[in-house]
Amino acid sequence: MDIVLYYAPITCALAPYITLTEAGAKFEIRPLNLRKGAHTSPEYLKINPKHKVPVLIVDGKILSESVAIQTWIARSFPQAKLLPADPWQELQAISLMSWCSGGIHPFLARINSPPKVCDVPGTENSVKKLATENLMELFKITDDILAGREFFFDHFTAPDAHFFWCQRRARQFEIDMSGFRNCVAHFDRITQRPSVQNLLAFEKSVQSEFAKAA
Ligand SMILES: N[C@@H](CCC(=O)N[C@@H](CS)C(=O)NCC(=O)O)C(=O)O
Repeated sequence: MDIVLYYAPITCALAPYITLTEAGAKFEIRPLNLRKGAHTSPEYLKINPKHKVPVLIVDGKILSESVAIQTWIARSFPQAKLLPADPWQELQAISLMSWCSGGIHPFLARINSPPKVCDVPGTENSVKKLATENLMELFKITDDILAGREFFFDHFTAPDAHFFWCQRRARQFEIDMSGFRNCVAHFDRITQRPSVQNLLAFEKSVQSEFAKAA
């Protein structure tokens, strides 16, 4: 199987990178320099007209959207148990990832680029403040889900990688996570995993390549 992951540092493409690594998959990574607009090049728009990462290409077939990609990885490498075996629990895992992607991520995106959702002059801080307030509610819900648990299920699964990215991005925006002890413990635990250490080293190397090319 020929697997290619289109990826960019910092972005939610970190989640499938971690999941592919946990799966023991052999995959090629094609890093995109978003700052240089690589995601809006005519070549990339042919691959993903939504101009977003991640994209997975499997034997020439294109798959976009993190939840679908994460689910494909888990189903294609069943021995890695990246989704729960029980069908209802599997759906709960997909529900969690959909929430990361469709519930949490949009508020992170607003903080990243307020003018994309409101171009009224002088509203940038207000957009960020409202997004942060929403995130605090969402992280409280996640904190309750994680109470007394090491992972979302009884072992590491794809939603753990997905939520790791959400929390990492929030921290990069200096959102105070200290009130969410279970989220903090989850973040520290996931960060220790060899797959994540591998990812962080890779991210650094890509960032320094991009800096040289700037
Ligand atoms: N719903 C998509 C969202 C992907 C997404 O927003 N990716 C961002 C990076 S975190 C991106 O590529 N942004 C570039 C752009 O919007 O032009 C998913 O979950 O895969």
